[in-house]
Amino acid sequence: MMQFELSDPETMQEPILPTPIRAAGDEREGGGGQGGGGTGVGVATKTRTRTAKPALYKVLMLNDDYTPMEFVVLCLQRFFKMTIEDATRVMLHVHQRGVGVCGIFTYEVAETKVNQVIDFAREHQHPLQCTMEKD
Ligand code: TYC
Repeated sequence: MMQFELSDPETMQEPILPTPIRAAGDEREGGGGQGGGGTGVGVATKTRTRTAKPALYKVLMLNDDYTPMEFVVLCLQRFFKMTIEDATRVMLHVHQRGVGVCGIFTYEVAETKVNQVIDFAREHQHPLQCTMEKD
């Protein structure tokens, strides 16, 4: 009996029971199978591939003593599409607590946003740092 490994999220596949196909007018009950009398009866198999949910990553903004508050708010608006109200709230949270979540994304999106923030800050000579961690 074939065993199907369902635990690997990359290759997760669910076997679906073979569905016998009969030609129109064929009333026979399988019986002979492949080795039988050459009935022309076929067996169709279907495999449904399930797409695993991607791993998610939090993008974190870190506090420092030098980056202007307005610049952090601008980053949150520009790269995380926050309203000025949400951006101000997150910036103040980071200012007071040391770290805060900007958003949760797939790996490549999170990595891109981290790099955008760091590059933009460096262009403006601010030490603002951003990082990511698995959710
Ligand atoms: N602590 C900074 C200041 O007082 C403001 C700041 C907030 C900096 C959030 C970074 O991620 C940050 N100017």
